[in-house]
Amino acid sequence: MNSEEILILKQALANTSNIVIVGHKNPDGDAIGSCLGLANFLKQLEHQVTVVMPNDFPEFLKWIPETQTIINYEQHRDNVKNCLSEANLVFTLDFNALNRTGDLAQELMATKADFILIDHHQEPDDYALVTYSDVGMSSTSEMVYHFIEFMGGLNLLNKEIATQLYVGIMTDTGSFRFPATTAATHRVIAHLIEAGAPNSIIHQNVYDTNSP
Ligand SMILES: [Mn+2]
Repeated sequence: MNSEEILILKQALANTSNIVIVGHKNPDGDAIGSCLGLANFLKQLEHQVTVVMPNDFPEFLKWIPETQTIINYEQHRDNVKNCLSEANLVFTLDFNALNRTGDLAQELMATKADFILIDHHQEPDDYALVTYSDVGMSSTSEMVYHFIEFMGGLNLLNKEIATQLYVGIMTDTGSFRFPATTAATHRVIAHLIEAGAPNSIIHQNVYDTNSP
């Protein structure tokens, strides 16, 4: 993000009480981790935050802290509709077009809230007030770390955020094997471990106890 975008974001957040954060349909570790990590950070800034997923997600991700706060649109359509009608700001994470949310897209198109897009996929659609797009990033979770950094909030990293973002980066990089894994990715990971992410246990929880 450039300094102008950071300023727009800070102003948008200053004028916002209700925030909804949305991941893509069939959410994976990066969608869940990035949305929950961002939500935890924004809640510490005294915002009212709701995380919505278009549908359910796999059992091997359900141990992640704060997954019980996620609202499943398929099961709670009216609840999600209400949240979106009260929202001033909607963050869309880990996807590049609203139709990646399935049926939820129609509700997103109806909201009057401004959108903030954070994503690492190619060619994002142009629907957001701020589009934070970087195809060189390993994961949206790595981008959420940098988003928190841009907002001057790294002092608010806690064990939960560290764990959530670690899961997202780990799963989207195939445990740090894929080419998008950079030295910068490892610096972020190092900081997440320092902030309390139980790295070895996270690998066990995702890969050893259940098959993804
Ligand atoms: Mn991703």
